[in-house]
Amino acid sequence: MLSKVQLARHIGRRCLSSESTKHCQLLIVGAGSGGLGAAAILGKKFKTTILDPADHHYYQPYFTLVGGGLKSLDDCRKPMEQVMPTNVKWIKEAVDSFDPSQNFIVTKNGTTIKYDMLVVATGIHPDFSSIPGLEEGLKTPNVGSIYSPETAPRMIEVLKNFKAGNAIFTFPATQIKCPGAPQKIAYLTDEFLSKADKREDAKIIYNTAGGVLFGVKKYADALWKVVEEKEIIVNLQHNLVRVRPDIREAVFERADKTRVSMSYELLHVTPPMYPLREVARSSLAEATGFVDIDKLTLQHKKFDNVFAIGDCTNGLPKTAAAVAACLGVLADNVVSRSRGEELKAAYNGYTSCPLTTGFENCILAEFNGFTSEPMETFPFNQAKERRSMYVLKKDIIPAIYWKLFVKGRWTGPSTFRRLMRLGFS
Ligand code: UQ1
Repeated sequence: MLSKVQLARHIGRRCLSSESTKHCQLLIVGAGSGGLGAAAILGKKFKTTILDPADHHYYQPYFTLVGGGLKSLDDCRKPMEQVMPTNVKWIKEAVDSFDPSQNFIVTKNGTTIKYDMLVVATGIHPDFSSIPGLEEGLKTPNVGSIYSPETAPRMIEVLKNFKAGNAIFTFPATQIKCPGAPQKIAYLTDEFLSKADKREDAKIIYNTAGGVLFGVKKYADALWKVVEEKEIIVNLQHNLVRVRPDIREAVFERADKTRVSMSYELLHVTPPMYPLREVARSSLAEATGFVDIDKLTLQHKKFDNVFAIGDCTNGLPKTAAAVAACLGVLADNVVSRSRGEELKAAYNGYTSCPLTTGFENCILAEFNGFTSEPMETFPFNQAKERRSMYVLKKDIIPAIYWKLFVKGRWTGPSTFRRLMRLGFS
C-alpha cells in the first residue's frame, strides 16, 4: 500500500494531508483569493505552507453570471492543485484553533503547525441556516441564491420556473462579500423576464436591511435611475428574518422592529455572513469575530507576526478587487517584518464593484472603501452603464485573475489608473 506522501506524489498533488508539519517560516490559512494571491507572491520569498481543505478554487465574481445563466459553474473553478504555486506546500486540512501567543495552529485532523509568520485569509461565510425556513426554501423551485457554488447554478432554474407574481431580492443585516451582487442578480432577472416575455407579470422588489442602495453617492444616484427605469421597487431597512416555503411567504423586519410578510413567486436570498467560527473564537478576533488588523498595514493589532487579508478582516472592503490592491502591501510588509524593519506599505482603500445592470451592461464602480470617494481607472464617467465595462467584467478581469492574479502578478489597476489619468489620482 502507498503511504500518504507517496500517494500524494502519485496523483501529482503537493498536498500532504495529515502529515504533522513541525515548522514553517510562513503559514497562510485559507486558499481563496487572498490566501492564494499571497502564496503566489510570498511563496517566492519564504518557505511557505498553505492550509485549505477545498478541492477547488472558485472565481466567485462569476457567481452572479452563473445565476443569470450566462456562465456555468465550470467557468468559475479550477482544481486547487492546478492553481497552487509549485514552491508552496499545500496541506489539505481545515483549521481548528489558533494560538497566536505561542505561534501555532492546530488543524481539524490534529496536526500542529508552528510558524514564524502567519497570514490569515479565511474569508466570510454565508450562513443559510441562520434564517428559519431558508434551507427548506432553497430545495423548492422558487428560492435561489448566487452566494454559494451549490446554489448559484440552481438560480437560473428558479428564473426559468417563474410564472407570475412577486420576485423578491434580499440584502441581509450583516457584512457581506461583494455588496453589489444582491442587486446585480435583480437586474439580470429583470432582463431575463423581459426576454421571456414575462416581465409584465412580475413585480420585482429589492428589500435591503441597509439604509442606502449603494454606499458611494455617485454610483447610488446612477443605480436609483436604473431601478426607476426597470420599475424595481426598493424597500430600505427590510431585513429578511423568515422564509415560509409552504405558503411562499417571506417575512421582513423593519427598523422599528415591526414585521411585514410578502408573498413570493421567486425569492433570491443573500444570507447573513460571518467569519469562520474558529477565527471568531480565537484571540485574533475583535468583538465581531473578524481578524483585528491595522487596515493600512494589514498587520494584526496585538500579534506583530500575524497579518490578514480579504473578507476575514475587520476593516477591509470585501471584494477580490480590494484583495488585489492589498496583495502588494501585504507582501512588502511581511518582508519588512521578517527583517525586523519598519512597515512602510499602506493600503489606499481601493475597491471595485462591476455592477452588472443587464445582460450586456455594467457600471464599473471603483472607489476608496474607507472614504467612499470614487477612484476611477478610466478617463470617462464610470457611473454610466456601458457595454465596454460589461466586456471588462465578463472577459477581461477573469483573464487577469487566472493569468496574473493567482500567479502573484496583479496587484490592482493603480499603475494603469495613474497612466490613464495622467498622474492625477
Ligand atoms: C480587479 O483588479 C479585480 O481583481 C482581480 C476585480 O475582481 C474580480 C475587479 O472586479 C476589478 C474591477 C478589478 C480592477 C481592474 C480593472 C482593470 C479596472
